Amino acid sequence: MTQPKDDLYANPLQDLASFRFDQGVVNVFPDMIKRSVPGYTTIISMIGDLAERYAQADSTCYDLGCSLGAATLAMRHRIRSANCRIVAIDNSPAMIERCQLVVQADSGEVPVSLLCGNLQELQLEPASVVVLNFTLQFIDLAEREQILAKIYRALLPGGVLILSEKVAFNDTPHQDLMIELHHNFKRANGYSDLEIAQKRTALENVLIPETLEVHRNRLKRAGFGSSDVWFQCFNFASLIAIKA
Ligand code: GEK
Repeated sequence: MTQPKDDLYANPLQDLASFRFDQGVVNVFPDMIKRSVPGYTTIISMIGDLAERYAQADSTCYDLGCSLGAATLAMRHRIRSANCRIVAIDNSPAMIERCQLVVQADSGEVPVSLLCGNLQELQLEPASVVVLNFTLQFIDLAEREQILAKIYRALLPGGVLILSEKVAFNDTPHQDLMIELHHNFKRANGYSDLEIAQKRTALENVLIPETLEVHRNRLKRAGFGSSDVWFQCFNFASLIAIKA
């Protein structure tokens, strides 16, 4: 099925509001994220791989900030352990409403519960796989540490957190290069300079990237003895953190 094209920033906007996950974004989301995030499709598919490897019997797998459930479905189709369930949460009502339809149309057998709310307020059951796929970057800096500590506490021994983020670099020339390469990626995917510039402005103070070092140190403070990058393309990276 062809997906509606993201043209939200194609025309000059007088009042460029901060980016929100509203109905307009939901309508074009699959196209938007694939054309904007280098490696997105690979990461989703590998989340399925990792879920197959790390899901434990009688445990819960979480998709925190699930959007339209791409990671949820990737896990659902790969989990082989008995009696697992998936809980997916997003705080955008429009996203969750559409995600319900996506999950209903899917034939996977692992039970999926969808929740609309802030992941900060979610009480976690004993978990074997937790996915934060490009979600933490939208959460207040001051709240990030508590979220990771909560995830660490909920994970069973041998459980895994998959944390994907847009990242920043301390070295200014390298930071500039990564931004330029990312913009080239977007241009090659059909976005105009105007679209790239307007989206960038809309995301200011909404998507707050941090360095990989900041992420790794925070994971360590949360309790994770081991964490490292398993995927990176330009300024988009995914880390895997395992509870010993
Ligand atoms: C994917 N993981 O396709 N609580 C719950 N949800 C939140 C919160 C919060 N506090 N803050 C933001 N969100 C998905 C892609 S998109 C990434 C994730 C992007 C939700 C927000 O509503 C949105 O749906 C999602 O996090 C981020 O694998 O668009 O770059």
